[in-house]
Amino acid sequence: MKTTMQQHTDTLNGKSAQQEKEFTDLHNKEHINKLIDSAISLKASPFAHSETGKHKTLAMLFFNSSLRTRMSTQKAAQNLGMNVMTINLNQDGWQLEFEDGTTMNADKAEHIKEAALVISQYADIIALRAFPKLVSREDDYQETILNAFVKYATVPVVNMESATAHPLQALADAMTIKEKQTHKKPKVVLTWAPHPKALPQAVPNSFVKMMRMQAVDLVVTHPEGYELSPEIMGDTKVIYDQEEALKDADFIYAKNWSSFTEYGKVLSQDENWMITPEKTGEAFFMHCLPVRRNVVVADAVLDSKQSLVIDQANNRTWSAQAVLLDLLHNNA
Ligand code: SN0
Repeated sequence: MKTTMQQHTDTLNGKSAQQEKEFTDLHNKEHINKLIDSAISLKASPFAHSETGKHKTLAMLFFNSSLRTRMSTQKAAQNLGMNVMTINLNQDGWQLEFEDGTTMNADKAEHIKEAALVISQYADIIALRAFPKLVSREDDYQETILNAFVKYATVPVVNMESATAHPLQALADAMTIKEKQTHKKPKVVLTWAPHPKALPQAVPNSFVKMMRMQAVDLVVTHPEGYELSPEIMGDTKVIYDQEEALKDADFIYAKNWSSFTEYGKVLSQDENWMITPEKTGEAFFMHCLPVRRNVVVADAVLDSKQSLVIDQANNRTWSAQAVLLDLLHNNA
């Protein structure tokens, strides 16, 4: 909770101060690597900072379903001594208007301007999940909901998976790789996998961004038409032949995403892209979960010792805790 005076100072500090205090995406390699190290040490001593969040409140706002994100972020906050309030905004809140200057005479009952300011009085940190609609690429990549909260809230905002990014997942993924790697520069392959539904690009976007900040040999493989944003990919190697891409991989990260170029479309459901034991060989298998068994990946891989999916989910707690601790130290 902030006083009017503090809010005034924040406003005077302008956008740069605002950007520093959020955790909305992976911006700064040095900062991100500090968060990964902090997460690893919090895993070893979960209650080392159990007083830091005392009398502070985390408000978790969900526009979409969640299991790991909701439970691990709540646990992370509680390990820091914080109180937690959660609301499923689509079911329990008023329908929010995000556009400026509209006449609100239809279904939207409350404007983001009031909602964000009101929640900022109840909470010291706001965490938010808002998936893309997968209809218009321009709309989704504008991150309307996340940015509106950043703009109008007077407390730090944490991204719990937005339209185009899932940085908390990427932190846990990088931490998991760091824990399990057996040599200095592991080969990490992100492979597209089939799925019956159109899914966001948030997880692969953040995974690629994160891996480009790490000392790994990154290869991405997918059918033609599934190219990710050129801005996110940069000079990342793409090999369209999955078998060739997976050769000598240390870590195989499988994920479905819908097309970025033919935005939101399912262009292929080719089951030959499913991950099987023949493909994984000695490599570790990773996925953010939830995963469709025998569509994305075969039972035999998920049930093997090479699967890291449960470790990744565990590490969600420590990476969320590192982010919350950092925000508590710096801002709240
Ligand atoms: C989400 C996604 O971004 O792909 C969340 C992953 C952490 N996944 C899904 O929506 C899966 C839904 C399904 O029906 O399998």
